[in-house]
Amino acid sequence: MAPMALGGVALLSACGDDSEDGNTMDRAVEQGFIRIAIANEPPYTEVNADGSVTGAAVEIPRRAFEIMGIAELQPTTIEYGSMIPGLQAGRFDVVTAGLFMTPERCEEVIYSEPDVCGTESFAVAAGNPLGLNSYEDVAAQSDAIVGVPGGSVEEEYAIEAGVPEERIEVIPDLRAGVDALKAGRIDAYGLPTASIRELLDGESDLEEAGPLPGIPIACAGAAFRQGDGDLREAYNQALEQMKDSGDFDDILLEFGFDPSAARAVTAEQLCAGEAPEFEG
Ligand code: 6CS
Repeated sequence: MAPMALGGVALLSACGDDSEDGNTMDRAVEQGFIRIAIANEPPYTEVNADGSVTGAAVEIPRRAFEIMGIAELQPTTIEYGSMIPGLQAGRFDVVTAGLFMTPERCEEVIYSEPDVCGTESFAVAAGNPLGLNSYEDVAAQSDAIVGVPGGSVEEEYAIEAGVPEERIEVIPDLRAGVDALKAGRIDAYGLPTASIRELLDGESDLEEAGPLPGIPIACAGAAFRQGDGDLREAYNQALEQMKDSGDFDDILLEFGFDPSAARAVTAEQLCAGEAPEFEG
């Protein structure tokens, strides 16, 4: 396993895991870029008009990979439900989209320590005419329809709350969600609170319902293939360096995230489903 500079200190990979396609970390360091999956959901991830990408879930790994000697990110924009299959198929090397840690996902991939954490909300029509303030409220109203990203934690929340499949509308992107709300095709659009607030900035016909009580504080981290334990370990060491230098907090605060929320919980706890619930 080739040694790797980490902040000027040669780092022998902590464990000899090799991804099925050879060693991802050695390849990324050698070629100078790493392939990332993102979603284009500000402030987590965003694709700018010039094709450049940003967002808290991109800028944290950008800095971490720089520390690891990997200067360039090569992004693929993809829906949440396709991220883990795409990672496992080798279409990209890491998911840096704000893909929240859940016990189910932690069975499929290995996560770094958390970076972005937050609550969940609905976007609803101004005045919240159906009084939708939880997924249980949607379930209880026989004509209420909730929109959620495909393969998302919000889709899981709706199912767990008892919303029938025919009243869960999979929404492909943010614009489609706003259009569906305004057209009355859905009555609530479920997303993280931070995404809702960015989405509704300047929208007069829509408003936020939330943060929704009783839902876990959701945290994401970088998600790697199970065979890339060495890459995950080196990434976590770079995160620690960023926490010491102030880069970690500076980047999260720039995008409106609370660094203390990520510092207060571990990937192990999140993968065990031990995230605290928002109390309202
Ligand atoms: O990880 C997820 O499922 C959720 N993460 C974000 C950043 N937005 C919605 C998505 O469903």
